[in-house]
Amino acid sequence: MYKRVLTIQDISCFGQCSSTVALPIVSACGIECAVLPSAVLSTHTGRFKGYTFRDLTDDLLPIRDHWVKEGIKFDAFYTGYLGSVRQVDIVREIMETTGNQGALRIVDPVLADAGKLYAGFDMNFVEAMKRLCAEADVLLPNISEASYLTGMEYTEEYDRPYITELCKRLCDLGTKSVIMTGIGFREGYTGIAVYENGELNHYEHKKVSMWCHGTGDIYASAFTGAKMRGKSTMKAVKIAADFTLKAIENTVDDAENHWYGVKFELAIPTLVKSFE
Ligand code: PXL
Repeated sequence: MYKRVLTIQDISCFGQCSSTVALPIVSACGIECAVLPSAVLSTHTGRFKGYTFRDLTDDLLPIRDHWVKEGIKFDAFYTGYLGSVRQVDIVREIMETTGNQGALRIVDPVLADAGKLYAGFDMNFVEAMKRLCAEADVLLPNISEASYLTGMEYTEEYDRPYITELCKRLCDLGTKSVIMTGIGFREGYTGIAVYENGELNHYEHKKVSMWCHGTGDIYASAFTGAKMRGKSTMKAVKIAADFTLKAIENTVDDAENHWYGVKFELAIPTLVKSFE
């Protein structure tokens, strides 16, 4: 069946993240993708200075009202970067009122990386994000976001029991399952921790030692597309991980020039083949 997803996150006009990666990647998976922009920025906020920021909070409910009048509904929601506390609560209301029966709620709680909140976010915003996490079917945090959301100490030296506890506490917030990216338990490898029904699974793949901006958005977009295409959670986890790894590999040789994002476009043919 042909499925329709609504992604709610910003448009960073330049920078290969958020809506500008969700739209092509979800579409490449064969899923219709509508966008609701939370804000328009000239670039993302990572390492760029002096970017413009147009908050679209006041546009969100009028857009939703028009969709309700037109009878437009969604089979899934994928939320990412949100621009204000008020916006987080509006997004909860939009999911409540525009979803088809059983619509899947995929929440990437975009807050932080490398243990630090992104520019412009504070603990009030973290508190608001917890309310959105409570309503998620699938939560896709990195370890920094998970530590802000649970209050557990951020560490780069962790083991399986620490990750299990982190996921358990995220589920205590209300989310049904957790898919945590960037989790490796041995040298040279990274992977994805998947926590469902009280059980931790891990998909491991080799680590490319390069920090890249936007890979969380690329991962979440491919996961959303694959899951909506009918793949099991573990299969979608693997498809998204292999795609993101390929996008990073395509960028490493040009990392100095291409520091603001990864060349995911060159990996799209491989992603499409996962559905043949
Ligand atoms: O990739 C997450 C993201 C999305 N949107 C904006 C951002 C970031 C991370 O920095 O700044 C505007």
